Amino acid sequence: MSRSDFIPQWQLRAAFSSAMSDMYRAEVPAYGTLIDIVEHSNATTAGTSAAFRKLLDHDGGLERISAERHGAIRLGTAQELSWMARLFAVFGMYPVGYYDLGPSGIPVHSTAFRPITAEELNKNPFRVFTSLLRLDAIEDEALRQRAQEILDKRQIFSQTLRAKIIAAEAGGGLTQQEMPHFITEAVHVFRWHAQALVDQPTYHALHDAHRLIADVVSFKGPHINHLTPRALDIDAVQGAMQARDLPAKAVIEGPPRRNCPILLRQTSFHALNEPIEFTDGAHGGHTARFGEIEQRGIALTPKGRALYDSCLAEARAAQGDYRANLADAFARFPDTWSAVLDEGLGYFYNNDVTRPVIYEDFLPVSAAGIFKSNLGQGESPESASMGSQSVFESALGRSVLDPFALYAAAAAVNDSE
Ligand code: OOG
Ligand code: NI
Repeated sequence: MSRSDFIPQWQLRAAFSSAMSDMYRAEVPAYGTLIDIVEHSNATTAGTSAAFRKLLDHDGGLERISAERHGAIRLGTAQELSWMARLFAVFGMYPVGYYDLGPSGIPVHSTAFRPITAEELNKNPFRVFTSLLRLDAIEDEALRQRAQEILDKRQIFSQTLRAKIIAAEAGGGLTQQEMPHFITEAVHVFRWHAQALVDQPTYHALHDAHRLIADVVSFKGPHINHLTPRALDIDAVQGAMQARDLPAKAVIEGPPRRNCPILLRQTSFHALNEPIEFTDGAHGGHTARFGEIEQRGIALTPKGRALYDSCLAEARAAQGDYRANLADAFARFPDTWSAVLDEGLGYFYNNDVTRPVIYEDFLPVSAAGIFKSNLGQGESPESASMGSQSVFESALGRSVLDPFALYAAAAAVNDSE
């Protein structure tokens, strides 16, 4: 078989993302409402705001953004993570970055699977924030043992799908004929299971250790917990969400509103409480799935990122109104494209201030805020133990890619578009 018989990876990714979106829309009706709001808002903003429009022009345009989604999943074992990496690789999605959520009191560490070249990103940028549970966060030894046994026994990938992944790796791709069945089997991995894998007392014991542990260990598969559309103007969408009674959280994570958007701003609406049935026949409810929107700005250099981190830390340490503190702290961050370029804070294609490179990754503090707002009621501990990138990478079966290196490479590509 020659390479030309294979479907291009971006088309596989687009079909995968769209099938996930159809499934999530059927499972979580509020997601459909959110998509309608975002599409309407993006069409209006693209028509009215020249500054926001400019961010689109060199990164795939309105066509890219209307299909753009990221999802999130949480896995239980090294085996699950390494198979997931192999599945995503068939779609041209590779692990970028390492995120330790331990310092925020969440017992996971994570990476983002995504396309890695500007060309592939602009054709379809589907990404999945993927977390691995750190069972060492369970202090009770017997419970930790029990959780490990449950996870070791479960198989989240069907035999059929594993065989198809191996075949795709060996052959070097998927043909037109193979694609539909592969995607159906792949999407199946991420569906919701109303039937738990454990009895009710076990669920409660896991839940008492940490709500996130119950979410990972109690189910037959890694249900996709949100699927996020990209908004051009997140403040406009948040207002529209509130007007439609979607319970958006009050604070937008990330930097404040600016003329020249940087990195990533995100907000979510709260988790659904969904009915589940335990193996002992008892009934209960579980909160896992929620809605989220995001706005993306320019990718920052290490120097720009350090400045961002220091502004954010200053805002978080200050007393009083968070929004006002955020605006004050970020006054130190230049808000014209030419200053961002001159001071070496952000990436531009060919150092051209009309062509900012879009940020394609996530932010650990924002991700922690999203996790926390959606784990249901109650406090989570201020900090769990730290994760370790090398432990994560040995579970993954490879090392994660460095996001800064990818942005630098993208910016240096000398195209004359
Ligand atoms: C992942 C939360 C992180 C984001 O957009 O920062 C995330 C999760 O809740 O599993 O999706
Ligand atoms: Ni998210």
